[in-house]
Amino acid sequence: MKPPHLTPLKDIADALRSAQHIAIAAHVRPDGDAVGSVMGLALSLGAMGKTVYALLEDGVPANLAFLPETATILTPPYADFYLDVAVALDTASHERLGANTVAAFARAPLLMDVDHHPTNPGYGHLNHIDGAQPAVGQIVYELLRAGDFPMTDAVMQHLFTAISTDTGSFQYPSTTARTHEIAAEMMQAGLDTARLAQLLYQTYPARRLILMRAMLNEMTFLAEGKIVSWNLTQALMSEAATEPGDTEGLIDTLRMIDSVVSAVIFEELSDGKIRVSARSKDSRLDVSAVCAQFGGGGHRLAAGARMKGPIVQAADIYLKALEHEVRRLT
Ligand SMILES: [Mn+2]
Repeated sequence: MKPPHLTPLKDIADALRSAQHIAIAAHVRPDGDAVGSVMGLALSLGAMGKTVYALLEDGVPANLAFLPETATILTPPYADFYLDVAVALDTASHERLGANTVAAFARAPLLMDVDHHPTNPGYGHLNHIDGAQPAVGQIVYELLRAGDFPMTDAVMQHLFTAISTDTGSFQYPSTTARTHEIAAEMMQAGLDTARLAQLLYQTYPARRLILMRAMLNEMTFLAEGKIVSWNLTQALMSEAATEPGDTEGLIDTLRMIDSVVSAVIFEELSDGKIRVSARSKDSRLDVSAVCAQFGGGGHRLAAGARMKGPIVQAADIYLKALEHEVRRLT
């Protein structure tokens, strides 16, 4: 029998409390929710005197390096540390942790899988998969409250970043009343949210806007403007000297367009594979189902997949499948 997908957070907190050596990791190509959840939990457990290892297969993206203690995050090759518990956060499938992280996690006799991707099969011994939560940062906040774990300013900076970035600044429909309450609780506890918002959203390097300029020049429309897409090539990324994190959120600019129901960015990876990021603005359009046709997944309104190159061909195949779904809406 499969373990339950919604182990109470109190039980997860109890298991963490009785552990001493704990590794915490999130998915490859980490975003704000990945970094913020991992470091929020890691710094709280560290404040309790635990030995904590925060692992990120691809390291910290440049745009999030301002956050507290991100220099302590470990990247491969990992040392041969001893573990009681390994915690996977925001990672829809075990392999998405990255090969080195999966190998390091195998040393722990207990694996926890805490996530909000509904496609997560629950690959841990203890699983808490709650697709109704807008960010894993919100789940970690509730976990820390459930265990009465330390909620320091540094912990809150990370959890606020996780929640703010995964909700599109409290705008996506996944945002709940509780999300706002948590932000209010953090402000009441003294967190400077305006400073964080400025560092997250108003401190872009020029190269990011160079990418955005290219995107606005090159975006193409399909299905009477209901679909917008853009191909982000390796050539452009090297021309703009792109760093990891620069492309995060670019898709939100595409989805702002009034006629658009679905926005898609195809990104050429260094190994020649094509990374698909898709968004839906209509709850009837499930982009995770479209991505699942190509071995991907995610959330109903935000999903992704990896396809075989070349980029123009992958875009063509994906957009045909998407257009088919969009045309069924009317
Ligand atoms: Mn997330």
